Amino acid sequence: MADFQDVSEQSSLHPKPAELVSQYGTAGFRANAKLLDHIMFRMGLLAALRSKKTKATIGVMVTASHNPEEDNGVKLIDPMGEMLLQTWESYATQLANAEQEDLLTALKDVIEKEAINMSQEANVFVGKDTRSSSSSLSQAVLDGVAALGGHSKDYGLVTTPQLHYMVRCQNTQGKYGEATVEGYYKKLCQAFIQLINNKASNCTDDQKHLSVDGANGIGALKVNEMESHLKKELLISLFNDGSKGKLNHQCGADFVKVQQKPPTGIEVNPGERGCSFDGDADRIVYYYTDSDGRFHLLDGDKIATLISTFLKELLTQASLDLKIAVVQTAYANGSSTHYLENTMKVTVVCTKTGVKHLHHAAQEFDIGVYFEANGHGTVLFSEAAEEKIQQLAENPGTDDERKRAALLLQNTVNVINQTVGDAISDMLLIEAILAIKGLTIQQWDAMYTDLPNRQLKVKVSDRRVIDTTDAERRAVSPAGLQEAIDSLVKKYKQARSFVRPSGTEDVVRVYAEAETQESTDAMAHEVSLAVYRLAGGVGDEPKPLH
Ligand code: NG1
Ligand code: ZN
Repeated sequence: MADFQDVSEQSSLHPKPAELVSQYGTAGFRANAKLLDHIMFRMGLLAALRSKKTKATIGVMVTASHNPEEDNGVKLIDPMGEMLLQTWESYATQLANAEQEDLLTALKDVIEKEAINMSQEANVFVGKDTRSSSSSLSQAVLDGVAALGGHSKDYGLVTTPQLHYMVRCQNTQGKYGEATVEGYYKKLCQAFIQLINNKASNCTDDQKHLSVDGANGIGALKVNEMESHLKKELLISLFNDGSKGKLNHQCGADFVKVQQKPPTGIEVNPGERGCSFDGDADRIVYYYTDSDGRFHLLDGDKIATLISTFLKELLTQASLDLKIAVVQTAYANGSSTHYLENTMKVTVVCTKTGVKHLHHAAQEFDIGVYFEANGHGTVLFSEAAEEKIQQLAENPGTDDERKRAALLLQNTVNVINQTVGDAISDMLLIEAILAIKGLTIQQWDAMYTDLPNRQLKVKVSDRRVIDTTDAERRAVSPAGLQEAIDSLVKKYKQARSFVRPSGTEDVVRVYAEAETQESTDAMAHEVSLAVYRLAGGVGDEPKPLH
């Protein structure tokens, strides 16, 4: 058994505030940065154990994504760049909550349960976002790894998806790419340039132009770094680059999606394309303003539709028999699901909220396109699908049309970060598809019309009283809540509404969509009231929106 002297000594430098209880949720741990030092150290310990167990490199990302600047968080990344295995999430929670004097016992418990060979090497990659608290917190992670004798590589400032990518590159011995930030830009941008060579017509500078809202976060820094690799095929104007504004404040993908309005600090002329990243650049949404000044949002559902349409057309042109599906959550706009199923004739799967659920469901298909409505998503290709595409592209007997389609598919695979949703990679893919298909953002938007929708939050004393089923579309407790929602929904046309406890904030989320914005807002308010009354609302009663 290893010598735990270092763990004891080091952990006393990262003490846990007594009685603080934290939980590894949908997106790891997230809280005010002041409450996280001990958790970071302990996640360093856990990452070292996970590395010993899997005999592979593990990632630890310090970020709180779209949360306010004062918060921070941490997520672990498994060997193929995917989220931490679910059974290990409970170890993370146990370690985070062990009182100072019980930490070694909690650690030894994991080692025993998982039969971990402590003489095995441990390797951990660490990254952080631009929050002012991230430097000391990522140092605490490094201390944790070192306390168990593990090796670490500190990537410093990287986007969340970049760190996921590095972990996969490392564990595939470079097969997925080179485990450097430069290698990431090279792989993605080369594929992007290859795709762009197939554009419908010569693009003017106006058509190549895209305004990017960097949410005053890490994505802005990385877009700047990448620029020279784009060879002027994409002309980016960067806003909210972090030089003056506050992280995620009145900007970023979450703000734009929830508020359904443009971020502050960006200039986009009517009809031109704009997009927003979130604070760690794993989400992206697009938008434009029409000549009447009306704002149009193209969210994760519109992105999934664009990408799956493009892929389906290529599969037909290549005569490749591969099964493609789109994975969504209950937050997907009803119009998108209807369009995908009935017009596109694509299989649609609905899972619970949280990327790991979507990722898992997407792995069941040859090609799984998954997106949350908030703009987090990517595409997964099975190994067999990638092989078939490669064989077709390399077969000298393949006719020209099929070969072109196979090469486009190959470059599409390479521009995509398959480990996790990635704003930079998604942006390059979307820009390439628009250029190849010769589509304006208005034409893309016109594929289907979103149903008006609204998201609200209700504060309750304990959000765990709400239990859901059917991919969170129905509440099974508290008693009477679902019946109340059902009777409210019946009053409106094309209406749908559901409620669920958030996994990242201490609130209950309410979603509503219906034929008009007016009826949507009225229904969202009524459902909020039902939650407030039946699920133990606290504070003031929800007020009508208008
Ligand atoms: P919660 O707080 O559980 O709704 C939010 C997002 C998720 C996911 C996580 C992690 C919505 C409605 N929910 O989860 O989709 O992205 O954050 O970041 O957008
Ligand atoms: Zn994020």
